[in-house]
Amino acid sequence: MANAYLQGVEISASQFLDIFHHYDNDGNGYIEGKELQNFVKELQQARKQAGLELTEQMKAFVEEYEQNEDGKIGIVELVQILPTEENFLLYFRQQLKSCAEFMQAWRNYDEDHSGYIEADELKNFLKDLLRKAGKQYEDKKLDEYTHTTLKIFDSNNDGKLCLAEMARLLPDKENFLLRFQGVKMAKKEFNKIFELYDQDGNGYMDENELDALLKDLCVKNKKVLDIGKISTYKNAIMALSDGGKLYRTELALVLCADD
Ligand SMILES: [Ca+2]
Ligand SMILES: [Ca+2]
Ligand SMILES: [Ca+2]
Ligand SMILES: [Ca+2]
Repeated sequence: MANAYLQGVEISASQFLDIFHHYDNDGNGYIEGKELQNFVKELQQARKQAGLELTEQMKAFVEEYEQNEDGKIGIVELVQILPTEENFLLYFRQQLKSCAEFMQAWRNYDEDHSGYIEADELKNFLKDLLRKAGKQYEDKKLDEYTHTTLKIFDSNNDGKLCLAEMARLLPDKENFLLRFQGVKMAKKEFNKIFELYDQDGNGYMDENELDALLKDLCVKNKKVLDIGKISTYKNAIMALSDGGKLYRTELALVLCADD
């Protein structure tokens, strides 16, 4: 079914989603390796069967693939390749260019500070994105976009988005949150660390306290974190803060494992 969708002149959002899931066989959020090989092959076949040329985007992608077969694509890259009818996902990419912008947006739209973006908050987010992109939309469409976005990114199917799930919107090189997945700690350890590095004990971390913590984390986790990127990490994490006050709940989003 999914490969038949590739024949479409225009692919709907739900078909797009089926395509992504079909080729991301192991469900890790990327089409890579053998998966990517299948995708490229079947894309070319499908266009041929439908009597369609590859689009410019597809050609560019296939060329790049032929030069570097180790590539991988995430969902936002796939939106850029396929003629998706409603490529509203691109609006996220346009508005959220850096991890700091992403964190800032996260802070704004998680209105109830639950640490998750629930459906109603996501809807507000999309509404603003569409407005900024100058797009007209009907309320019904907005519901559909919300539903689709939730389906795309809600990997653990709990009906809401956590920071790491939504961070898949970011380009890979900006997405240091994925790296922090590798240093996440249990709640107990996290609390201990928070108290240790909140040196003046005022209940929040300021930039200097966070800096000290990040340095130690980088030294301890050389394989996943890059000590040369501390200021990038810090700027992005501080974007979650309340005017320079980084409270436990917000830091927990980055460092604390759910259970
Ligand atoms: Ca995969
Ligand atoms: Ca929320
Ligand atoms: Ca979720
Ligand atoms: Ca402090």
